[in-house]
Amino acid sequence: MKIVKPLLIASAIALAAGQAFAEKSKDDPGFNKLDRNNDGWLSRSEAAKNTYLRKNFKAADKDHDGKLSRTEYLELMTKKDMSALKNKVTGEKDRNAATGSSRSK
Ligand SMILES: [Ca+2]
Ligand SMILES: [Ca+2]
Repeated sequence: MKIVKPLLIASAIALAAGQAFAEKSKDDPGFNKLDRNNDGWLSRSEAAKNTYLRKNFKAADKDHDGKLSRTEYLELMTKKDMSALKNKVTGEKDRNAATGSSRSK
């Protein structure tokens, strides 16, 4: 019955991915919407419309020019999606919450 587990994981990932994409469209207005003056860059004040971008602006601004290119933006949002996905699949949050009891194993 070894085949059962990978199948379960695969479907869990597919499910979580679906959820992550659904949430993405809700939380994230997208680069074009954020770029209000349509110059192809997100300034700090434009990025501030997205809470996650505001918090991670410095980390996302890889070349430190004080604005985010589309690539920098996409890299950050992909990272966000992947970590959200990982949390869902591995139950990261649940495990953190139950850290105290994990010692009894
Ligand atoms: Ca702009
Ligand atoms: Ca930049």
